[in-house]
Amino acid sequence: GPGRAPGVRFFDAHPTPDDLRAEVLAGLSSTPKRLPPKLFYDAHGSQLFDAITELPEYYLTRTEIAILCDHGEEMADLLGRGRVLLELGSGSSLKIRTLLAALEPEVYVPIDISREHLRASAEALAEHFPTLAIHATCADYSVPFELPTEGDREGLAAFFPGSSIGNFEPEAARALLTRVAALVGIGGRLLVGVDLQKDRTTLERAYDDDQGVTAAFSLNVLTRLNRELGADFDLEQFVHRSFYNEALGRVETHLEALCEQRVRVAGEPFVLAAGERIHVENSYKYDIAGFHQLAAGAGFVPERVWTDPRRLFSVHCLRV
Ligand code: AVJ
Repeated sequence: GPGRAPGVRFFDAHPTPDDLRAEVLAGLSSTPKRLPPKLFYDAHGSQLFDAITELPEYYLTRTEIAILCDHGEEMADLLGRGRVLLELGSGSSLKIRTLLAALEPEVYVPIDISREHLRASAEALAEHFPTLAIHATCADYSVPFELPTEGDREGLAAFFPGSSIGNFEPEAARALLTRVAALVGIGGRLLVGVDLQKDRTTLERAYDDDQGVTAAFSLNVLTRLNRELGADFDLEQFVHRSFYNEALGRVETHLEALCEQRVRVAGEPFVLAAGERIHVENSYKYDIAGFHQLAAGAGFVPERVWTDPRRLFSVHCLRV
């Protein structure tokens, strides 16, 4: 677009490791023990996540991409062309490729917590879209952060795909969407991917695949703590457990200790009983009315929703 230099500029809000130690120690000191799912996304974890998106059991990514491909022009009509376009949790920036030609953003701002993965993804995107201005921003979007791009502060477009909103408890999801509404400003739009409630079998397979990629993805968080916080988790003594908690409408993922464990993390001792679990992720599933209610609580007006023919997944356009 006019006025923005094409190519990649890199901005670093330094989301880690400054607060890694405190967050991990707090989570392991609570009952039940828990760790935040953002810790999955070190360089190796981001690669494992990309492998998950190609698993036969993990229907989410391919279904969302099909919805984006089928309705891209209409989405661009609603989001507005030539705007500043933010993406929360841009990962490999693959999904946005289906929309970039239609959206023609003034500048694309991919925001991700995984620094080197973000850098490589932004460079790869620039090869495919040589006229695009890309302001890659390494930040933790689950807490307030500053946008690097000066200029328009109203009527921005934001893209939040993958049902990552489902990784937040409903109250935290509402708080996050409220901050996104403030980021895009009056007249701004959010295009957000939300996985739909469905039968238990489909959900449980998606989060516990036959090849064990999802198990490796969640166990990688312990490898990361061993490396970055000098922890001594024995990876052989933990297993991945995930199940659909229907009453709460979420898939839960836990790491379960196979026997009593004594571990040190950042110099602090912790004991896990045999069978004790560390809760590492929730993936909330919504129905359309339920998500509309959440969005309204954050100050968004639901404008349009698209689903696939099997109603596995939804993509919502919301406006401020
Ligand atoms: C980060 C929301 C896309 O919760 O479905 C995939 C992460 N965890 N398999 C999800 C994940 C286990 C994923 N998202």
